[in-house]
Amino acid sequence: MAGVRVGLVSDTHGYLDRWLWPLFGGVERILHAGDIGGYHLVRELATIAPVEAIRGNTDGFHSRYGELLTTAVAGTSIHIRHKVDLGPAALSALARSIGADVVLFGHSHRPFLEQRGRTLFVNPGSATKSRTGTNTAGILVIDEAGLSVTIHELREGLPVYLAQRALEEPGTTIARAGERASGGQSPAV
Ligand SMILES: [Mn+2]
Repeated sequence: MAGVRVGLVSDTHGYLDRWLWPLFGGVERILHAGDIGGYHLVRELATIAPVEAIRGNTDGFHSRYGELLTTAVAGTSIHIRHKVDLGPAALSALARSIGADVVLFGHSHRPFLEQRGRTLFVNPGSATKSRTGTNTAGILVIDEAGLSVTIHELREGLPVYLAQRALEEPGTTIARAGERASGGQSPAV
């Protein structure tokens, strides 16, 4: 089974990298963790798949989106917020208080992928204004084996993955900002 694929993106700040299209091909939904930079970007992304989004700190007081959103895809609960305190105690506390399978966030413009308890924290990085030198976005795959997330460079020759995490290997951080994972396999695009 190929599984259900979900596109993860954040901090687009008014510009959609064209390599989001091949990366997000075949996704069931796209989730945006804020600092969108204009509703027209959501309309463009919605030509790929239905979009759910929140507002970031630069999206303005009158944004149509809330600051927090909890949704579900294929039985997987996903909580979306723009900012997450990455201190170890704060991450664990947030994992306990939210209880979601996945917490999707952004704001730092740096990819982050870490398991805390039953919650997988994912920052796909910025698709437009990376602070690591590489614009990135993520793919969540939900299948009978569980969840896996890959974070991809947005560039010709997709998919090049930066980080991969599967729930079968709890308790370790696979990759932090700017660090490349080794091994694993990239999902079909
Ligand atoms: Mn931002």
